Amino acid sequence: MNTLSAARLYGIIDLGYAQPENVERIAEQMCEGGVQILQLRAKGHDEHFIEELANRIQPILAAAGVPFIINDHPELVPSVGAEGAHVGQDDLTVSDARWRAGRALAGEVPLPLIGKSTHSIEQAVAAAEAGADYIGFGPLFPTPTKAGRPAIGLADIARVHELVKIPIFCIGGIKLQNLPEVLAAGARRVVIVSGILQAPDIAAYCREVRAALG
Ligand code: TZP
Ligand code: MG
Repeated sequence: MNTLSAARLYGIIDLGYAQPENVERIAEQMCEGGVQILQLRAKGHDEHFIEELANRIQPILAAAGVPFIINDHPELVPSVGAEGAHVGQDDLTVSDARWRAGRALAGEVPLPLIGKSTHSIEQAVAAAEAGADYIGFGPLFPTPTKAGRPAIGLADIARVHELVKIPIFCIGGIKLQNLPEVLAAGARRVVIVSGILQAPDIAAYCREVRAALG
């Protein structure tokens, strides 16, 4: 299994872009292209439906050694065999998410990974103090994937890396085209959603991003 600390490219299968019938193909292409951690994000869908999709994606990621993260539903982590869950600022706390995602038999499996969305340096510091395993930091640019959430720009990227020592995944409006300026601002890891899901060749796009990330 890839480790979180080595991960530079985080992909999300977001049902705002991906059709449910295509999730296996998309997961395979993302793994082939070198995505190192992958989240299922299915806003507005019920838990049974998300569990069913997650059960279809999980074996593909397990075979590729890519950690699987479930957005918003930490209680699905043990039932689908995912590695962790991701929660937003308006969702569960890190410790509550970890408790819900925790597997029953202590010591038999690794503890679940818990990620937190953050939109400022203050939130980033607080998430690390609360015990998050990683954070998303953004949106850097305005993005229809998170409509209504103001962009925070690039100015705080260097500072957040000085203050926060858990993995920081910059997110929001990042594409292959603007990746050089994001990296020049101090980003080391990125999440790309629509850029990957709307690419004509998902695996090729991911490979190019990985190459640019170094
Ligand atoms: N959180 C902050 S921005 C964002 C999320 C989930 C969406 C990023 O999507 P995209 O399409 O890469 O801008
Ligand atoms: Mg959420």
